[in-house]
Amino acid sequence: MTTLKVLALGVLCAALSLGATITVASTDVPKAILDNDPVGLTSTLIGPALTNLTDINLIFTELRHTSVADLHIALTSPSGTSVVLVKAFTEGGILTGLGTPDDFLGTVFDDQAPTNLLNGVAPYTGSFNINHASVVANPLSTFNGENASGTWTLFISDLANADVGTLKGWSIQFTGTGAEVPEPGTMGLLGLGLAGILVKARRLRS
Ligand SMILES: [Ca+2]
Ligand SMILES: [Ca+2]
Repeated sequence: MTTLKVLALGVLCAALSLGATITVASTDVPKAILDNDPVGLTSTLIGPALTNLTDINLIFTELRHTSVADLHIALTSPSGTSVVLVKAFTEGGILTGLGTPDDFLGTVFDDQAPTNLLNGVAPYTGSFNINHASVVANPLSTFNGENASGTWTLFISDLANADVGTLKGWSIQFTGTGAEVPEPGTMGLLGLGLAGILVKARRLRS
């Protein structure tokens, strides 16, 4: 394939924006997770310009806590949809009965992961689904179809005595479409431009 053809293909793919996966990290951390404090903490990040989400995964790059079973975790989208992802053991949540497992390190909450968090081992490095009777099924898929653009708010509270920790790093992996889809008129112009490039490529080759 000639360089010009590769270039033309690149232009076309960018124009169509067939879908993109973009990971955004929060920058307002670290934040202390206070002991047995239902007020909890919020941390935010700004979602990318994807107008139609098809999947999100929540990533705890580093959450240090001497009992992650104490944690109640919820996520709110820019359009105000709020979903409880994990309930604390004191609420009968997913890690109830597991004692005091330490930390989420490189922990990805992913509805499509084959392993349930309940079957993970601290510090839960890897991808886990968080399906449990205490929350809705496939909780992260609740956000599908929404616009990613704007402020996403993570809420964490500690709902049991003794163990405490710190949220040090988290991010969201957004997958969706609609970021760069141009107006029909623009598409026509891009098509003409592409045709021009291909004609030029043929001339150069012959
Ligand atoms: Ca997923
Ligand atoms: Ca605690």
